[in-house]
Amino acid sequence: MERRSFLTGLAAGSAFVIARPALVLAQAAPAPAPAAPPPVFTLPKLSYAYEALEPVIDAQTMRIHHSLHHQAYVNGANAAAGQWEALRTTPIETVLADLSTAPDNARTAVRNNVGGHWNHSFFWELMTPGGAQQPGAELKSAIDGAFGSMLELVQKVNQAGATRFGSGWAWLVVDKDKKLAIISTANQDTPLELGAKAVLGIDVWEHAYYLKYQNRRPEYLAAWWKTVNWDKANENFKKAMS
Ligand code: MN3
Repeated sequence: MERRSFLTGLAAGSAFVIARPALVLAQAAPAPAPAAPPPVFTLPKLSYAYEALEPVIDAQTMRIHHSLHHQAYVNGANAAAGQWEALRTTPIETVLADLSTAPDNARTAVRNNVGGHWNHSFFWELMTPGGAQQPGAELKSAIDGAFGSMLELVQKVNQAGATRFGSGWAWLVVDKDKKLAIISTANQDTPLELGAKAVLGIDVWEHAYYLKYQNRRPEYLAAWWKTVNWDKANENFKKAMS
């Protein structure tokens, strides 16, 4: 190769190398699209691993329930916030306490998805591996006063869950008159719209138990009490009574 053509080739090559970043910059030049507003609702992280509640609730059920079902409610709630701007700023418990404030075209989505998000966020915190085995003194004495004994409480909550037709929740609540009561709600309805405050709640949708218990909902309910986080229930009770 003659020296002259080598230099020519080098120059051409260099020019090409230099030209490329300029081309990349030119492509990046258009202003980015305005950022979407941050989501109003986000999936809460669990304070324990998916397998931590074994053998009562299996890891696969927990993974699907949290990362897919709860995430779907979060996505639906964010979509509803696109239809109803007030969802961005109104506290979630205020929204759920009076769904009549939601516009007609968003109310069902809010009930199902914001309700589902609230119910599940509550439920995850109410379970723990190796929690206290009994409620605190204050809650225990209120339970004894209202239902006779812990055994009666468990039986009545389980009964409420077992007889909820289709999908829903069984609850121990503090009602409007500051009395303990056992209720169940359909679908993702919350105790908030009844003016009640939840102490305990159990998800009785099939997605909560079917992989392990299939159609044996009462067996799931009976086992569930081994995972209950009584410390959280005590805290819920104190807040509800204050
Ligand atoms: Mn569920």
